[in-house]
Amino acid sequence: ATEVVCLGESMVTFLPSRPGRLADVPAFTRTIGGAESNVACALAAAGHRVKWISRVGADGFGDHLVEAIGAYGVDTSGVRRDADGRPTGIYFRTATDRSTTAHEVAYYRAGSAASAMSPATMDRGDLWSGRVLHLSGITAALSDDCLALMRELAERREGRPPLSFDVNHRPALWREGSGPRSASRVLLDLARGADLVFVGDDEAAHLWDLHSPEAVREALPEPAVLVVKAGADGATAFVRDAATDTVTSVPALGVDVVAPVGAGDAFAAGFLSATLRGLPTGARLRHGHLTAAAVLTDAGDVCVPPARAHADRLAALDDAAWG
Ligand code: KDG
Repeated sequence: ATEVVCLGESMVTFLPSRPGRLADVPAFTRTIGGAESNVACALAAAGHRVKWISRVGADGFGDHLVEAIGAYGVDTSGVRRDADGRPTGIYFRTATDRSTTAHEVAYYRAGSAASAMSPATMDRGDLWSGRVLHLSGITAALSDDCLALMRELAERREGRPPLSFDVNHRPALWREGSGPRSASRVLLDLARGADLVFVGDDEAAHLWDLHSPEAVREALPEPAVLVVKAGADGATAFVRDAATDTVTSVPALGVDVVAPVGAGDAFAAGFLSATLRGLPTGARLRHGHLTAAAVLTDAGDVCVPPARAHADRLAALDDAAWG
């Protein structure tokens, strides 16, 4: 049976041949990206049964996504081809050099096949067929139909499998402003409907003006598990058990970052994997950091994490090794 279902848009991703401004990059290498399929790939590579649900164009890039994501061991049978000529989304990004982690992103995804995902066309049985459904805030920004689908999936309903939600604020996809359709409002509402939430402290500060993990927990008491990530500093998990919250913080591994993109997805995959295996909170956070470290030290958005037995040995190192 499927353990995790991941829903979201994936894109053929073009990585630059060298750092610098997008305008100056002479060549790009084709690979894959997409927050939710990044999670799916890392989970599948870690030995879990995972299904990725999405739409791609009836084009060569759609073939590439399905084949490359399938090659990680992800079940792609829930991916639909667009019959109306909508293309597969693509995106280009710059690489950072050691002086900065800032990077430019150029999306070509407006009107993509995935942006046509809607409540009218998605198979609910398929979406809820796993032990967990994993979503991210990116999908809410793709189109009105995608937003409607996200809102429906994040409704609290008796008996629904747990919903995992990564806030994943992508400013380039949102028209900023206030009101019910603002990123702040939409992403907070979606997070409130989830059972497990991942959010970066930078996102919480920018979206909600919240400046500590405790402040985020106060604003977001609904999810049984809330993970606030502080980048290179580590992450804090609030886990509610029989009405009491336990708070666990684990520092991140100090790695030489090659490219930060995808680290959050990898963290979510490591945390989810350890959760599915019934490991305690501290170990969940460590597996999140270990999986993130693998992606941070790789140029792409997704990579194969350390094998399970290897990750378990690293996660079991004593506190001194974990800083
Ligand atoms: O988290 C990494 C993703 O942002 C990247 O793989 C591309 O899905 C993507 C997006 O929408 O930016």
